Amino acid sequence: MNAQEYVSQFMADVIAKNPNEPEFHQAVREVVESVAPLIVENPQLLNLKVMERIVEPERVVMFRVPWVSDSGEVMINKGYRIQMNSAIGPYKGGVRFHPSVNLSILKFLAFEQTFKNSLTTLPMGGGKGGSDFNPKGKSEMEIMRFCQSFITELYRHIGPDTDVPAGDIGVGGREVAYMFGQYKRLANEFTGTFTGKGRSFGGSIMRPEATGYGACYFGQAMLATRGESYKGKTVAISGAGNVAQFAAQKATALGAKVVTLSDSNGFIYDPQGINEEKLKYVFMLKNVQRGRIREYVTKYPEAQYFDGQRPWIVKCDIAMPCATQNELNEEEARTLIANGCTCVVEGANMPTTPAAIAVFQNAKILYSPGKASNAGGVATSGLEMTQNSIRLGWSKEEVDQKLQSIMANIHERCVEFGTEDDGYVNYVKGANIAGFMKVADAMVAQGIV
Ligand code: NDP
Ligand code: 2IT
Repeated sequence: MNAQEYVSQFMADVIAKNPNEPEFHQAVREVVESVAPLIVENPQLLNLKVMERIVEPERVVMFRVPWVSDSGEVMINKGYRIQMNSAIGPYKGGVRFHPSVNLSILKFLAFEQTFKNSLTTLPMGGGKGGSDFNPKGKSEMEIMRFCQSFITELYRHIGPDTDVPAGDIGVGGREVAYMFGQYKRLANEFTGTFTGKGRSFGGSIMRPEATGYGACYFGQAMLATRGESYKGKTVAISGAGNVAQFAAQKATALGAKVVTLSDSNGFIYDPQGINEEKLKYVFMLKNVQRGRIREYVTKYPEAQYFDGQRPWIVKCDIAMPCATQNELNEEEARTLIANGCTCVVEGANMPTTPAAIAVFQNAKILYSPGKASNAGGVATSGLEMTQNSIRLGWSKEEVDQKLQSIMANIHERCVEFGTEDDGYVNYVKGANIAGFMKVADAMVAQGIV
């Protein structure tokens, strides 16, 4: 069987066994396409059905999350935790609260997480969880009651050596703190079962910054392969949440001009650049007032708001999608290239559609998949787990230095396994192969489990 036949047969099986899960199929196909040449030449991987086992979650927990609104109405949401793979460590990955959350989205995220966590070199398996709960417009007390109810069921399935959740879309420091509080109460233990905790109760310094900063460190390493850097570059960023905010801050600190931010309603374009002072306002608007990005133009009238549009129509050198999956399509990829963009660094998970990835790769521009460039978040979660285990806290300098060396190492691994005959670095291939090899090795060693 050649690699192409393996991919076709494998995907037909995955689709038949997991119907109506398009995001999961998309994520699996990308990895299988990268690793198939390796698998068909390695009878052990083939016969032990390593990839067939990787796509089957070790466990999926689905549960009811009942809660009571401020007006006294009984509300019911769906809760999930996908415990995807524990070959190299306890399940590890974020929790997403968004109305779009379903099994397909969480399985794609848990699948991606398995390879991402492997790339960090830290001992973390893959997991992801969440709910179709919509945090928008909910009161502080509603958020707290929801988080508590979510954990009242989930607490029995997680633990510091079993499964360690963290944040993702709709889940930040506030939600992690409420979940941790309820977990601690039910489990009667103070352990590092969550990461992204507050600094006063075991959270790592730099964890909030880590995903966005890490993405910029990765972008710097990619640009350095062509003798370039962020300095003097124009950067378009999507999203206005945790990842987007800190990507904007680091890109600015590295000497770039960030001209866009967005949310699901539209984007803002500030041709003068969203500098440190303007970013401070964005932090307050999004994290304290929990407002919408369009309010930026009231405060800074030199900027423009584009309702219902995404930032990829703006002229930029570097694009950093930091909002959500499939937020950058083929047409937008062509527009970016036509406008001179030469580097795309994913802060979000799977933000670029497969057709758009092909456009970037065919044009031979720098393009990194999220599982490589956004791994700084979970890597720093891994550092938080270590600090919790040794009951010590490291300084900002120590954590930042470790984060930088982890991102540099992931970049090196991508170059090692992704460099093609003409010298072009296929970061998708590199990240998938490097991430897969460690997980596969551990699975082979541990037998048929
Ligand atoms: P936040 O909830 O802090 O921010 C999400 C941002 O993306 C918001 O601006 C939100 O806008 C926008 N967004 C969400 N869903 C959509 C949608 N369907 N269409 C358009 N815009 C949308 O989340 P994070 O910043 O933490 O996460 C962003 C991305 O980064 C996700 O893909 C996540 O999986 C990934 N990621 C996060 C990590 C972390 O440490 N937090 C680590 C690695 C990856 P709106 O307010 O309108 O919903
Ligand atoms: O997608 C991701 O890597 C995250 N949301 C962070 C996971 C974590 O455990 O820190």
